[in-house]
Amino acid sequence: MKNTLASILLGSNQGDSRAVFEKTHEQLTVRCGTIVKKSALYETEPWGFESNSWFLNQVVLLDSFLPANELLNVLHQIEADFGRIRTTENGYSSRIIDLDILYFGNEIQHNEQLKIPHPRLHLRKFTLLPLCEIAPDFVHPALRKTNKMLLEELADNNVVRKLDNTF
Ligand code: PH2
Ligand code: MG
Ligand code: MG
Repeated sequence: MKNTLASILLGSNQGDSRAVFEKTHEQLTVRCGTIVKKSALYETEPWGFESNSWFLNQVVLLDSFLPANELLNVLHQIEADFGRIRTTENGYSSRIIDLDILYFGNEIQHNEQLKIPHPRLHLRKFTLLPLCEIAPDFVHPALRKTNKMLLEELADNNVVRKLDNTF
């Protein structure tokens, strides 16, 4: 099997988010492939729900030796290892770690388990800003626009602040 470049969004608004991100990088490296690029860390206002805890978000580019469905399983295992409990209720809630596949090469999949590209990536500044930092010219395989174009068209007024002390 050949490797695939995947972009993954890390999000956390509970616990020691930085430490959890660092451990997530380690786990991704051991279980999924090589991290070839990392965006800065971004402090972001909760999108789509009310919470006093802002998020830390980051996008990493992973050279994955796993196919998309297996990568998703491992991401869910890593989330569970950090004690994240998935509820079946609708709507968003605070979390220790959320790992979302944004792109997986140029794959397009729309089944119950897996939706790639991530169906809401083009609607969210907390996703597009870090994504544009590391892959501005990548073309969304379904919308056929670069990340940079998607960011320019975006109407999302939520606050997204880039932090300079990134690891
Ligand atoms: N994730 C969500 C819902 N809202 N808001 C921010 N700022 N960052 C996130 O990662 C995030 C969110 C669902 O996964
Ligand atoms: Mg998410
Ligand atoms: Mg998720």
